[in-house]
Amino acid sequence: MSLIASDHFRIVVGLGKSGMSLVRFLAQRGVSFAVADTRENPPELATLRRDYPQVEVRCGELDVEFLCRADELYVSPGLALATPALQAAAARGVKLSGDIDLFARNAKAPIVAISGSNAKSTVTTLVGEMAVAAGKRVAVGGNLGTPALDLLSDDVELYVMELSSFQLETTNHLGAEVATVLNVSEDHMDRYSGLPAYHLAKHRIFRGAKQVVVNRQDALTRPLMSEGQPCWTFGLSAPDFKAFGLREENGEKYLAFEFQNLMPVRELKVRGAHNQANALAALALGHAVGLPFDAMLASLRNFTGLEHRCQWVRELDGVSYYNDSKATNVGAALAAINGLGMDMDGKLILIAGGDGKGADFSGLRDSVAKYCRAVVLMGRDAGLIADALGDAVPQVRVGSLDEAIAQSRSLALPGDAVLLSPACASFDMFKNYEERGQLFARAVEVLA
Ligand code: UMA
Ligand code: ADP
Repeated sequence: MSLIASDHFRIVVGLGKSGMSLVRFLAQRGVSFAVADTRENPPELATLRRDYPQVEVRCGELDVEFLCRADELYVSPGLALATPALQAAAARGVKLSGDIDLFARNAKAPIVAISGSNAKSTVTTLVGEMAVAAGKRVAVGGNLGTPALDLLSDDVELYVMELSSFQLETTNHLGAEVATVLNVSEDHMDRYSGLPAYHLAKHRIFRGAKQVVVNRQDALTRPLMSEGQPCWTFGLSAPDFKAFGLREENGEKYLAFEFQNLMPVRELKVRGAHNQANALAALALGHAVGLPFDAMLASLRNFTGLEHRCQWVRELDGVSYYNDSKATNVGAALAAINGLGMDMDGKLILIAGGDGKGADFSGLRDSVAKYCRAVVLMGRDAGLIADALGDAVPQVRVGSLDEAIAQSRSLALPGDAVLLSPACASFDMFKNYEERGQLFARAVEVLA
């Protein structure tokens, strides 16, 4: 039985991946619905017309009268709830919801729910791999790629979901078995009025959670909890009760749980303190849903990291090249600069810039001064980064990625590393961060 009333009328707003998954879900259950999208030619329009020709679709500017025909709107993550037409419909009593709400109402297996400004994809993938190693039938997705509703199946024993603040805006009740916000730093400031609004959206992940996982080193990740609600913590300090952390013994650093050392940090294939934090977060989440340590540790030992996240590309003339194109905000770039910087004898040549999404770049200054030899700036907001960095280190402005690589190469000395970690989205110059990362890696690979 589907937990959705069939006598009501719904409108799916947005016809991208999430919208199309909603269409399939509602059509399979015989619910009457229509579709709207602000774009004249949304990506899934042809598929909808082919597979569901009877469904009414309105493209272009949202029509409030049309939206008000629905009892409930399922709004895609790409559209802010603050959109005036959506607010006008809500003021007239139309309920606003999204695909994650519907997923949560229909999922029969426990949900591990993962949000945060950075490391969501890495930790979600890790927990998914840990569950596979533990022999669980696991479904992994959400913001990571496969829309939540496409994962629903009676066979699934565990859902591991990456959830963005955009998806959480429309999530009224999740009821996860365990939920976490891994870290909070400024992102998407072109969509939110400020950090408080962004933080509020992220913390909706804790609604109805049975257990929570908190980052001890980031107070903004701590939810309001009910008394007795199990809370596990992770952080780079030595762990205490119900805690995962690092412990040093006889010159060896270990991933540890409470007073038990689990494995030496040097057995991790991924580099940097941020990746040690990610491993600890994944252990805490897996432990909360009963995954055994031996399976979780085997997954950690095998994990080589995701593409475009601080990924080593090659070494040339004694200089290493790293692709961290997924660093689309200041927090992620800082993790790479500090993580690599503190681990090497040489210095970094940082390639940064792009669409800054309204961010304040001044947080980069101290780490850049400490670990970088120079910065090479490109893209729309290069000037904003240049102003924020001031005279911290020499700066070079370039017009293309190829020029950025050539300049970086000439600035680097043996023992240095060239790091593409833009602290910005890519849309001003590239299709997406993947394209930016691939072009970087390819250009670096062919350097003679
Ligand atoms: N859009 C319109 N008009 C509409 C609806 C959407 O202009 O009526 C625009 C949005 O502003 C956006 C684009 O279309 O620029 C895509 O929006 P969408 O809601 O149609 O996106 P989907 O194709 O459904 O993909 C979404 C997530 N995208 C966003 O949140 C923007 C995907 O995350 C996610 O993988 C997918 O659902 C499945 O769950 C991508 C992402 O960029 C990777 N996420 C952001 C991030 O990680 O920073 C949050
Ligand atoms: P998300 O899905 O939240 O964007 P990813 O795992 O894709 O997270 O990583 C995004 C960026 O954040 C990458 O540049 C990565 O190197 C960086 N990163 C990974 N772990 C952390 C962390 N714990 N803190 C800050 N940045 C991180």
